[in-house]
Amino acid sequence: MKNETILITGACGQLGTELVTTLRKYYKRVLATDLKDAVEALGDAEFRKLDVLHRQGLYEVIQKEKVTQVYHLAAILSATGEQQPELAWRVNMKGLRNVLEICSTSGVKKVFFPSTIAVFGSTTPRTHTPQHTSTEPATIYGISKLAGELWCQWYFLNKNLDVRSLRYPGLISYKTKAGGGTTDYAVDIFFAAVKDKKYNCFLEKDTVLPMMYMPDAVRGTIELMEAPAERISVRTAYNFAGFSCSPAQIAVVITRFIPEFQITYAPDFRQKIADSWPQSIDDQPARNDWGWLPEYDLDKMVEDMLFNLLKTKEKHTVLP
Ligand code: VAH
Repeated sequence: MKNETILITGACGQLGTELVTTLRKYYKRVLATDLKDAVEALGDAEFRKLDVLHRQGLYEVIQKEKVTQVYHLAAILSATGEQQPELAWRVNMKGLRNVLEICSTSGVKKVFFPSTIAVFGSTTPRTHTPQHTSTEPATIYGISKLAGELWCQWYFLNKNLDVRSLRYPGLISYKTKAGGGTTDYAVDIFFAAVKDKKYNCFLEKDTVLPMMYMPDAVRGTIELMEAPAERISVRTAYNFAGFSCSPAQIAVVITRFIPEFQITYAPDFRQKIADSWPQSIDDQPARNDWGWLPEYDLDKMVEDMLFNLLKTKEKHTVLP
């Protein structure tokens, strides 16, 4: 057990709950924080409510608890960000700047910042998108995350803060539902398939997007944070890839396990967001610098998702 204290903001989210659980296996103290009340998925993890926009409160926790690493996950995602742009900009920018400034003056050793493929836009090559290319995001979420990447690089170059970041694709998991994202369909489809054997998808059937299964995302994040500093050559955010798929392709694999599953399509405002994003990502720099390699492809992800959701369903249906 590493004798360190890790603070996680946004710990009640889809990624946060799973990072808390995994980091607790390796670190003596993991302090989960969120604006919301603790969620069941956090189990018996140490938790306290914390608003990343309240600089003094954030400073006091980091100082008093002698925090050594911060995983700053608190953010407003793409879909919600387009509906509430002012809130998205405030949370995603002021929250990050509070974390960076406090960590740079409080002796925090390392900071993790989640970026996203949403930093790319319609001028970016859509397939095998390279690490360094045109980045003209079409969403407030993407704009704020691109600015965030550059703030992280500034703090590394000017304040010697060891900030590391990944451009996450859509994340798929069964333990905590996603919220406010454009890729959320890739989570919702599984819950709907198990519960109702049908799903009405808010994206077109052939909308190919980069995706990743949560076990890969959590492992890759910790591998990045554990890598020797001298191996890190990208101080904005690494391209980070699992596999790419469309709603129709996920549906075909689900139907192998649930033959009666039916999918329909009713694209909404999120289609325009998805159409501005790449279809596949070149993450060779992450593979070269710190040995990144995904373990889950589409088929293996679907099998694991359904196995765990059906297991949970059986457990709950047999209970009195
Ligand atoms: C979203 N799940 O949909 C996030 C993610 C690449 C997409 O950043 O907004």
